[in-house]
Amino acid sequence: MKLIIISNRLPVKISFDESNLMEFSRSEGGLTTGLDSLDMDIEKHWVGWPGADIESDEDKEYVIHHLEKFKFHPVFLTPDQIEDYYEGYSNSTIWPLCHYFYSYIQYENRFWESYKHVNELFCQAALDFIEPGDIVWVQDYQLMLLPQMLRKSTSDISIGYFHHIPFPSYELFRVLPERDELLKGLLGADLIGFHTHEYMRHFVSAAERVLDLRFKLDQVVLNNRIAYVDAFPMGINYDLYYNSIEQTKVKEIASVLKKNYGIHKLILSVDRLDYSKGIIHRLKGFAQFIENHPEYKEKVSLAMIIVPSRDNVGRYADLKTKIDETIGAINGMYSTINWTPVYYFYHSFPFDELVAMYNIADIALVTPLRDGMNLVAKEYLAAKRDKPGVLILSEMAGAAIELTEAILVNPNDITEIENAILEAIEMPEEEQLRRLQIMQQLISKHNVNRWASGFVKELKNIKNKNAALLSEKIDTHTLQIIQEDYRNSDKRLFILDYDGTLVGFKNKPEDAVPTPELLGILEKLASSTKNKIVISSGRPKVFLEKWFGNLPLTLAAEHGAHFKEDGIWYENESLIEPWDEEIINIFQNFVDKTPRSKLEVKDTTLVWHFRNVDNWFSSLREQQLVDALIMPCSRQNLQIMRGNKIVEVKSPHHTKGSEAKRLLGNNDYDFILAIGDDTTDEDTFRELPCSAYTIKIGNISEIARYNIRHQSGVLPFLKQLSENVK
Ligand code: GDG
Repeated sequence: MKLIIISNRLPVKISFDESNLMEFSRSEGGLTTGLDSLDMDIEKHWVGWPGADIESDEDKEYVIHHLEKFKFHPVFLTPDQIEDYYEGYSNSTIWPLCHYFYSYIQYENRFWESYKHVNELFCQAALDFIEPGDIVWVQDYQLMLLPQMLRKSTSDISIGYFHHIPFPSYELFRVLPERDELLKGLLGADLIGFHTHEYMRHFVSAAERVLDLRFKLDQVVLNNRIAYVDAFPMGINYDLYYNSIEQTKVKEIASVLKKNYGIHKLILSVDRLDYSKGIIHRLKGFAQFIENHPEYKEKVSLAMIIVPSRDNVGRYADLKTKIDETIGAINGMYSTINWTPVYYFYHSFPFDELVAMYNIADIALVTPLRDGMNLVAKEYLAAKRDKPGVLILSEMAGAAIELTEAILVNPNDITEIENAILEAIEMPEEEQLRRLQIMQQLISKHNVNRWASGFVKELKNIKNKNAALLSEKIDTHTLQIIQEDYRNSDKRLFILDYDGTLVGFKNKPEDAVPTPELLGILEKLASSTKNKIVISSGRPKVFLEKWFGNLPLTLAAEHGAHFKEDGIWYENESLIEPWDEEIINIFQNFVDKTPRSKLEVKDTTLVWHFRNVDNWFSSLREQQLVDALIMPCSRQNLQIMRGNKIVEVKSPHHTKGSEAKRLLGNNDYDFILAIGDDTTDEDTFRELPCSAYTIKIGNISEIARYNIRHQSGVLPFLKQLSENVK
């Protein structure tokens, strides 16, 4: 078994020595550290773009060869692909969308085409060495189609996906022309992870509405497996930041920095150049603070580190100009011969300098307009070690959910930023330390190792859960076994559900008429004296009698409340009609306030159908209806059941399970076959002996032994059996 990480970039730096020869070194990001520390005896591989434009085949071979020692597998991309897939669809379409920058979203067909193509390239690169049993963990928004591509191309692997940026609300996500493809792409994974439960909730709602899926909180049944969604807030390598400051070299840097900048209170901000980071708002907040609190002039400075990023994308170049201008204006306006309000660094800092900077800063000002998590906030807290310091943090960063002892601000509100700076400057040291320690305790425990191992562990659990669930698909081999068993048996029982099994669902129940083909198959099966053929349905007896009254079948209506044996109908259950007025009124009220839903009144069952109602809305109404029914139904000793897009109220005395029990009676059948698509059919399956062939249509079932994926596969299957009839 191998663990294969797939991300846009490989954690590698390619540089050139004096003779222009390539040199390779691993670059240590949070993810690499987290994975390296995985407490698992597992071989780790990494697939990704090596970060350099490698043109000739000879150079590519050279790179492949040199990366082998790290178990890195490069995907080579052309400059055009980088422009359209990376800078284009990833960073000019998905990135602004996920960060709520609606008007920044660019739609270009070539971006999308390239995105698909590059996801395919990553898929191919991984397939070259993926083997059954492997665990694949796909990282981030550049590869949202990959989970599904991998699932289609190979079986018996576990696929995880982690989304490092926010997932927007459905109302925003729906604007994307490729929304279906992206969601389907992600749902190819067994486990989809987000930093917070908010993003997870947005994803679930988008998938339910766009793909018409129904989640049970964190999980959704997809054909032959369950896909799970969960929140895994990413942590940092806490010990690294906490301990680095004790190293002599870092201490020296810190003392130099302290001399240069520490004469004033120092506020620090560190970001990649990005409009989502709220840099302009932050600068305005700081300027307003100076303006409104002249007593702090010459006493507080802001050190702003901005790491160049994506400067080939137009928006980023514009932002850079705006930042330069704003800082210029602030410094121009407020600087004195003794004081520079804003120190501005537009380049990356070596790690040691960054940690030293974190350590000496009195305040970290982290105010993104949107941020998936924000690791800078956590790194600052760790690097403070035991020195006081205050974190001002945006409510819009994922980190705000965990870091509740920070001063939380709305980053759009300049005055809130101003007030937070004042509060931070004036916060007593004791209070600073109290808050710091609470947050340090949390982030030291929830570190990046725990994040990575938590995700992989969960992925493994899901694999086991899904394996336990998997009913066997009926293929030619199983069909042969069933047929042979059939031939060798003398007393056979068939229990067949009707809607969703023998016929597909129709908008109007009266339209789901049996086809001549179905009637022919049933007639043929029933023609053998060895066979007892039962249609076990929730339908009222009028329908079953109208459609099957002329065939020699056993019919069970309304889950067995009435049944027909040898041509005679029996009442298993005394009629409940007329229905209690209070209950009927509750149902009627829900029909009135839920367009497209309807009530079916049967002799022993009341059914509220909501197949045609919007998913989210019907979940709401379903829950409200069940809540409203609980008291009156318990007074009347009636049972409330949730089915496939229905809510039923019925007598608790009969179910398809009790009907199956009645059918089995004292008979010693040597061949039993039951087919159904609903949870009510699982009641049938449960009552049957282990030797019975229980077949679930559609989604997987914990109880059925076999599975037929689509209703359309049922008649061909029964037809093949009926051809054996003796
Ligand atoms: C994305 C999501 C999510 C920054 N400047 C320097 C430097 N850095 C390092 C920091 C930190 C990293 O870069 C930035 O991480 P963030 O989390 O703050 O932000 P993004 O780059 O936007 O990351 C984000 C993250 O993915 C993880 O899931 O938290 O929300 O947008 O580690 O230390 N490192 C050095 N010099 C610098 O000047 N050495």
